[in-house]
Amino acid sequence: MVTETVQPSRLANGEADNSLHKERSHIPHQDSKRRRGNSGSDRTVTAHNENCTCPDATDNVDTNTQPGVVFKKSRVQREMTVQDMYNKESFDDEDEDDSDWEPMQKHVEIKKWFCTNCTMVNLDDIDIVYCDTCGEHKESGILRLGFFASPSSQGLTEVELEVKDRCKDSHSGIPQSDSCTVIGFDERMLLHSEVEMKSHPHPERPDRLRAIAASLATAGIFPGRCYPISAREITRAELKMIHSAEQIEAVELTSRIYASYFTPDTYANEHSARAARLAAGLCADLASAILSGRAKNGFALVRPPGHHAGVRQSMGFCLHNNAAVAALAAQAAGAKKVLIVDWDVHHGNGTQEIFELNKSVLYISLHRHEGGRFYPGTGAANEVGSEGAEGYCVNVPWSRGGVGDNDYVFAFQNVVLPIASEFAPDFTIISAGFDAARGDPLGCCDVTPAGYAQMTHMLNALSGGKLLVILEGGYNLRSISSSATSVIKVLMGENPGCKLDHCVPSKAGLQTVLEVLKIQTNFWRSLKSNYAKLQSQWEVYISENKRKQIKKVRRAAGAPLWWKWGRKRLLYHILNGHFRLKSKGC
Ligand code: Q9C
Ligand code: ZN
Repeated sequence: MVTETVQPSRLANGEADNSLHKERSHIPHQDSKRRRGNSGSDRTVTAHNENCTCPDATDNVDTNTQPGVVFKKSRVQREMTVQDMYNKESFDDEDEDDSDWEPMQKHVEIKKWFCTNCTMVNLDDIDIVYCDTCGEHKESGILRLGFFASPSSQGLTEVELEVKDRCKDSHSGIPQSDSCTVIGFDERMLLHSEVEMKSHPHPERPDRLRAIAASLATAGIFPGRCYPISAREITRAELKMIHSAEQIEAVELTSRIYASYFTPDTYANEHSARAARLAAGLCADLASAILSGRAKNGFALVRPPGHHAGVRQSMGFCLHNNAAVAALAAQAAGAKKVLIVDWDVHHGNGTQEIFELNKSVLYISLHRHEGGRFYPGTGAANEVGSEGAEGYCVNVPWSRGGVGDNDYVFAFQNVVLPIASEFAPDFTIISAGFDAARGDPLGCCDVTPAGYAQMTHMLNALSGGKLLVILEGGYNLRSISSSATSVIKVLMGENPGCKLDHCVPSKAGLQTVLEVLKIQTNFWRSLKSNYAKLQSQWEVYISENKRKQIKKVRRAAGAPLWWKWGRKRLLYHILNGHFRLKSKGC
């Protein structure tokens, strides 16, 4: 039917020179080397490879593998955020002159290991058994036990064994699927992996699913209290409703090539296309199972992720748009209005593009934006949908990293829930990346499992609990495992735990929420009263701050020097006396 030949430029998403679909069959398969038992993947690296064509420098750092550089790296690591390390293209040599490197030193071999939990590099020294970045043991037990494994030990501790037994015992028997949370998983999605030998493991790796699955198994949730659904590959006809023929063909084509790239950070191997079709197929079937009442709700434990995949392009680790496929499957099963809430730390540009003109699918995304400087750069508050669908796209663009539970729950209370309630969806999908989680190396935000549980709980009140959660990003295995587990517990009917009822947002968070409200009040009447209320709060906040600042300036300028010094000395004396008393045992 489609006879058009695929142009590299189409595949490359405007980055044609980055050599798409490179034939790499001459490279020996590295997989056996990469995993030894459950340890972090050991790799031997030959010093400085001038010909390194690492196409993934943007996300996968550490292209410079000189011994001295590695040492230097572990020294500076403490001062850099993990995000910085990921973003750094190569280690800059401002103070490291490598002109004196002799050719003979090119054969010096240095060993390093990459942390199973967070993928960061560590020196292979017998004394270094804990990851310098996240503290995980080199022989992490996380792939066997999930986050129940102690981060600091390699084997099964007694406590862990006890946990495993207790969890397994408490819930046995086959659950009834209609009253049950259904989980979509298939091991063939583990075969999608980056085959090319890189200087750094790709963050979107098979172990992500392994770790979450191990956590669910250890907790007796799955297998156990949740029901599985059999996997099927999505059909071409279903994909055609979302993607262009060229996009579908480009993905299909990768199954005949050893290693290919859509963008420098979006890889494929021979198994990727099938993995992507299984992921989308699982999402579609979960959606219709939930909508028809055969399942209470569901969690799609899938990869590759989907929300960056648009009509015509695969990008941002995503091949097919799973959430979009699920939304259309829900509509095919009878849902009129579908809500997609996307809490992945990145903006879901693909999902936004697919539904931009569609009033029957409301897309709400919360993401780091930083004025367009954070990947993928889209998702400003003024992107609201178009051609009559204005207001059916809602973007909450955080202006900085470090955003935590309070800001997220605050945005849910003041933006997401009012709009979602007014929209009144028949079906709700969460594009659930866990890369805004505390500890994530790419997101560098601070959402905890309790925060994710709370957000799930809040969305559960919509569409009669017809809720499908789809995994998107999330790259710290411990963070994604504990977060996914607490989300699934809420799906199973457990209480979200600690209440974040009257949460106080950060100043920047409040500012973002106000910016969104200002724009979206044009489309959603339910926002009006709240917007006025928050605006006056903001004004009080601002004037209070100003008063405080003026006082501070006056104090600093007006007080004589002897008074300022005197105050410090007084404080010193008081503290000194206090500690002396304390140490005397009083
Ligand atoms: N400087 C998901 O979380 N990073 N995708 C590119 C360019 C891409 C993340 C960095 C991050 C994609 C599903
Ligand atoms: Zn993401």
